[in-house]
Amino acid sequence: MQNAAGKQSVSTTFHERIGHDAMPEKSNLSPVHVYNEWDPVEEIIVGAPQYAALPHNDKGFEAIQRSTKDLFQALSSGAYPQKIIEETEEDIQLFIAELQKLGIIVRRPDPIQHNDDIKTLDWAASHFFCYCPRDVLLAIGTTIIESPNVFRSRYFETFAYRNILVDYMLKGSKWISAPKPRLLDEGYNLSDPKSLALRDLEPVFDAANIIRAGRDIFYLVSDSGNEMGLLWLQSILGDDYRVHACRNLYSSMHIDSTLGLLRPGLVLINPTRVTPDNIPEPLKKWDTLVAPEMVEIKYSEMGSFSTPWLGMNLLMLSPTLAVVDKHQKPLIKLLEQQGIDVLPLLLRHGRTLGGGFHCITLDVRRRGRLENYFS
Ligand code: DAV
Repeated sequence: MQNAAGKQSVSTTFHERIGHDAMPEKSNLSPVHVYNEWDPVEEIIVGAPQYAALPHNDKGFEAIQRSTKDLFQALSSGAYPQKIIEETEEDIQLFIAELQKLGIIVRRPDPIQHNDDIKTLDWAASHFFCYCPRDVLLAIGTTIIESPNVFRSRYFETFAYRNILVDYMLKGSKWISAPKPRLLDEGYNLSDPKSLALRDLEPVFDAANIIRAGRDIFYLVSDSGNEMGLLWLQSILGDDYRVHACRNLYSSMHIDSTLGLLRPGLVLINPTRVTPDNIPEPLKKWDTLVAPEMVEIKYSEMGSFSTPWLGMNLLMLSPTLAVVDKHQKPLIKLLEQQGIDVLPLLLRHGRTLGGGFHCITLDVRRRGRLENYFS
C-alpha cells in the first residue's frame, strides 16, 4: 500500500512483514486494567504446574531458605512427582470452571520444558516452574511489569507468558521488564543472620512482594525484595502512586501470607507477623481482621515450600466474594461474618508447591479505576 505521497508507509511494510492477522486494531481499552486487590475481576491469568521442579544450584533459593529453615522443612531438589502435577492441574481446572461460571476470562501460560540449566554470563541454575504468575508479573494500572526475581531459577520464567504479554500489548496495554539483575553471589548474604539474605546491589524483587490499594502500593522489604527494588518501582510508577515500604513484618518470601486487602477499609492480618507497631502506617486507618490460626494441611515428602499461613493466601474476586482454601474453616467463618461470601476450593498440593489462590493467579483486569483509599 502507498500513502498520498506515493511512498510506501512504514506501518504498511510492518503489517506486510508480520502478517495482518498478527496486528489487530489497537483498542483503547487495555486488557490490563487493575488498581487494587478487590474490585470485580474480569480477566485473570492462572498458573500451570507442568514441568515444575525444585531448583538446585540456585543462590536465591538458598537465600530464601536461610531464615525459614524451620518453616520450609528440608526441601529436596528435582522434578515434582507427576501425581502432584496432575492432581494440581485437576484442582486448577475446577477453579477455572468456577471463574468461568462468573464470566471471568481465564488465560494460561505455556509451560516450558527445560532440558538443560538456565545460564547467564555469570552462573547456571536449574529451572523452577510457572505455577505462580503472581511472583514474576506485576499488573498495575494498564501496565504489566516483569519483575527482577530473587531466584536465579526464575530468570526466564516470564517466557511462559510471552504469548499473553504480546497479545495484551497489541491490544493496548503497556509491557515493561525491570532491569535484569545480575544476581551475582555477592548479592546474597548467606552468612550473617542479622541482615536480610538479599543485599542492595541492584533492584531485586518478586512481584508477590507487592499488593495494590489504588494510589497506595505496599512493598514488603524482605529476602525476596530489597530496598533498591522499591526505589526502582517508585521511579517507574511516578507521582500517581506512593510505594510504601513494609519493613520488619516478615523477612522471608512475599507479602500475601502476611497482609490481605479485602476491600476499602478492611485488611486481613497474620497476627504472628503483623502488630499494631509494625503495620504499615497508612493501614493504621483501616479496620484489621485478625486471621485465626491456620488449619495445617498435608504436604509431600519433598518438603513444604510454604508456611501454614499459606492458608490466608486468598483471592478476592470482588469486595464480597473470596476464593479461600476449603480447609480453612475458621477463616471462612470470619470472612462470612464480615459479609464476604466464600468460594471454598482446594489446591491439594498448595503447601508443597508453595502457592495458594493469590499466588497462582494474576488478576489483570478488574472493574473500577485509580482511587485514593487513604485520604
Ligand atoms: O508464609 O509461607 C508463602 C508465599 C506465598 N507467595 C509463607 C509464604
